[in-house]
Amino acid sequence: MFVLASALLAFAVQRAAAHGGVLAYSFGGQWYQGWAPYNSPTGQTSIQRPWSTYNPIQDATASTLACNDDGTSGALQLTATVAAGSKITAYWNQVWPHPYGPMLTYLAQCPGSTCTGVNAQTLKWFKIDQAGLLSGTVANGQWGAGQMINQNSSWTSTIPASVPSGNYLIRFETIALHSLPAQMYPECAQITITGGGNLAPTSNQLVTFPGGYSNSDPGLTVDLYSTAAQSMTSYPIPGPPLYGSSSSGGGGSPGTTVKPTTTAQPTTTVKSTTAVPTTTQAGTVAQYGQCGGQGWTGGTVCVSPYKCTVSNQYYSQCL
Ligand SMILES: *[C@@H]1O[C@H](CO)[C@@H](O)[C@H](O)[C@H]1NC(C)=O
Ligand SMILES: [Cu+2]
Repeated sequence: MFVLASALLAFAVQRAAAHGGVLAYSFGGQWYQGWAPYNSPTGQTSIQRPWSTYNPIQDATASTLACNDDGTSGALQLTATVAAGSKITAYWNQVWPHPYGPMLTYLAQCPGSTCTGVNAQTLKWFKIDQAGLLSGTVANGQWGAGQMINQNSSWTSTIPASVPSGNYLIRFETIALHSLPAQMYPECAQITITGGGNLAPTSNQLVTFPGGYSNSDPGLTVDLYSTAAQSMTSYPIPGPPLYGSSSSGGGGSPGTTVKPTTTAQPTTTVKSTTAVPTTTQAGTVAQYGQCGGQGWTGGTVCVSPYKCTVSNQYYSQCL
């Protein structure tokens, strides 16, 4: 009886550990503990919108896609202040188990003086950061999610300096592609952005959740184990074009492995690069790719202008 019970418990723990979500944030030198989905909601106070399960969302039309089940503001909902142009880091449970798939970060401005009480499904979201296939092939390459794992299971996005000041939800998401249907893991936090600019997202950069993705998106249906995936070197990141990009192209132009290194400034005209994928010469490593670390036998020279930078004993990357 005891043996059975502990076996079941071990199984349950393992299952939970195979999934997860954003458990904390840090920015402005402060640590912000997230909502604890498996604790009693009573008395919990966090900047994160409450959520209730580590399970992934596997349907792009799910009502929970905005901020995860159910993502409405809690009784003791908090909001934190972030300066435009500064960085915010989200921490997933350690060690995040899914290295194949993209990382995506969105903002949505709330009407009125607070996001508290605002239903995330009614908001318009724009994408401020994304990382898809960073190098190699869809079948065997380095992905944004693998990068996140290598960075202490965390992801840092910059709040663009050009974003208008105001109350926002920030939505960090990772999508896992190791099995289909794809697994979406979004969570949201409430922030007030100060010192912002005046570049409003354009209408084609704004989407709802659900609505922003479709179950037939190539970025959600790609089969990593197909023969084609072994030679595919581009991956279309789901969702709208990136905020601040000269966005004539459709959702996440194919092969976009480029992450903006600078945030669009309010007054300057945004460079009209059509996100040309950095040409990777044989032997050179793309931005964010691994270029060193104990046991590393791959390339060690970064594509210009990136430099091989030591993250830790086991991992150096092109930054
Ligand atoms: C790694 O992430 C954990 C939270 O998951 C955090 O407590 C720890 O400080 C982080 N370590 C570093 C070096 O950032
Ligand atoms: Cu999982």
